[in-house]
Amino acid sequence: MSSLRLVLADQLTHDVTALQGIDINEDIVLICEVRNETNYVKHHKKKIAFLFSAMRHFAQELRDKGIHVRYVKLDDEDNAGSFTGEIMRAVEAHKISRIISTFPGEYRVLEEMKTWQDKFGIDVEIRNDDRFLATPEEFANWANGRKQLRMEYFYRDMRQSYAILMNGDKPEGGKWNYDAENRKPPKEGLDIPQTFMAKPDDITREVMDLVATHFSDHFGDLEPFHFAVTRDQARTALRQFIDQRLCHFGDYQDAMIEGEAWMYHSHISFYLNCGLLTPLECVKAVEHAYHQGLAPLNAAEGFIRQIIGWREYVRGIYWLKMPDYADQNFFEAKRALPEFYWTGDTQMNCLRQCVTETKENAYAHHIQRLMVLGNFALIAGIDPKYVNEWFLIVYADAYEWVELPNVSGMILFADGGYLASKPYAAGGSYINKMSDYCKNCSYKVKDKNGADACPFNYLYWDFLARNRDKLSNNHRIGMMYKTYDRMGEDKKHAISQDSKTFLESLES
Ligand code: FAD
Ligand code: DLZ
Ligand code: SF4
Repeated sequence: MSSLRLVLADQLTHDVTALQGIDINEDIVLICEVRNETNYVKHHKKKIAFLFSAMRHFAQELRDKGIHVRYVKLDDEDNAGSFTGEIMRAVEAHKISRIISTFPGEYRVLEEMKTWQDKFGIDVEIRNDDRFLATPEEFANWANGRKQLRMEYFYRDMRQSYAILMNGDKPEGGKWNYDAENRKPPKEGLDIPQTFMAKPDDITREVMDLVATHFSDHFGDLEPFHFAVTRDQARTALRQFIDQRLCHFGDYQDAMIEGEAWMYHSHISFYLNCGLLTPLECVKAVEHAYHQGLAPLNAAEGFIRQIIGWREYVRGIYWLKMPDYADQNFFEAKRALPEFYWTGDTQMNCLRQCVTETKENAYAHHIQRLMVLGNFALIAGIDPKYVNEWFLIVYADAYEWVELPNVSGMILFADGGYLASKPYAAGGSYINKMSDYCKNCSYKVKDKNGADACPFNYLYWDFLARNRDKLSNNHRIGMMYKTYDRMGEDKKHAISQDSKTFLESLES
């Protein structure tokens, strides 16, 4: 009798727990391309092509090791269209005594997995996903009894537990966090190296044809396609980041430049999240580069904080708070998502740039997501369900465990401050300081009111005024109300009127 070992699109790691202890003479690995997953939200074309190509390459690598893989292609005649349907077909086709899977990345998939034991009358084993550094239970224990969760304290514990950038029990360099040194504005003449670009091979080309045929109505550009689709390629992408961009990653982590979609970021989230790279190997490689003198501490620490800090922290919150987390809407925001999030057709240059790059690359870097796309959604009062759907669709690294806490927790403050201590709301001056977008904008960033004024300026104050009862007690933002209260009635009226006119124009 065989075990059926299920490997999902985000579990493409050779020693993922579902494959540990495999009997290559008996067991069968199931990997399937299914409509339920491509369409429960209509993912970016590039994301589907990336995952299908990486899945097909991974299946080939397993076969090369002598493993029996049952690979179901999207256009296979009998494709059942869902994980459950494909498990059923596999159980009917082979003598299966047990189903083994790895803990999935999304709550709805876990709920689906939990039905299989009863449905098929076969033991189902759901193993911990040991690619993460903290299990959901460990995170829950850490969170237990704390009134407020803060990433910084979790991050310090992780540094200590895994002895990363530590000198005995002291943090390397004497400080835990070099965030203050991660905020240089962009300057002219930066020579930013290109991102890693793989040449599509036959497998990728075949998948691209499939995506062009079946997903033409999905958002985003399919071509040019240059993502890594194998572990070897992903390792090269990581190496290239460390050799060419890591040294400036810290300084320019928050900077945005028109036409520079990739900046000095690592561009490895796609590979980390689907399993081609593992978090610990990336962190160790960067720590090693720091010790070799290839990168300054603010770069190495900044990068490591994102992975063992933020990445693990948001996952912990996701599993701690689901399923209710998905329905949080602290500000009771009700506005529909403006059409320009899909088209890029807006006079606001910052948003036009970020949406256009998202459409082209299925990627935007953190500050574009947070301070442009996210900030606008927050201060314009867009309903979290539409914002979450958009972020889950458009990025090749998006899975609900990481997307939802970033959107509902970090940008929209929809959880009322569970994940973040204050909303990341900002007016145009922040975008002007950290980018060159305002130079080419139809709006004037220095103008606070009137038809030509930057909409971020009045929307910021209108957001604060609209949500006063919910925010004025927040000590990190409360002082802004003092500034607001000092404004004259005419000014307050102008803020409210400009916001009303602008927001109404979005609806038409
Ligand atoms: P780098 O800037 O080079 O950072 C290195 C790595 O750190 C990333 O690859 C990622 O694994 C990790 N990381 C950095 N910030 C975060 C964070 N806030 N949460 C979790 N991991 C982090 N990241 C996703 O992987 N998937 C998402 O769906 C996603 N949605 C986001 C939505 C919003 C609104 C915001 C503000 C952030 C989101 N992020 C998401 C986090 C972050 O923007 C991306 O991880 C990052 O932009 C990926 O690019 P990079 O690999 O070049 O990252
Ligand atoms: C995102 C995605 C897509 C587009 N397609 C598939 C697929 O065909 N097969 C698969 O195994 N997984 C896919 N995924 C990822 C899943 O939707 C889901 O997000 C993760 O498996 C996390 O549980
Ligand atoms: Fe964006 Fe305002 Fe700057 Fe225009 S002026 S790019 S809308 S921040």
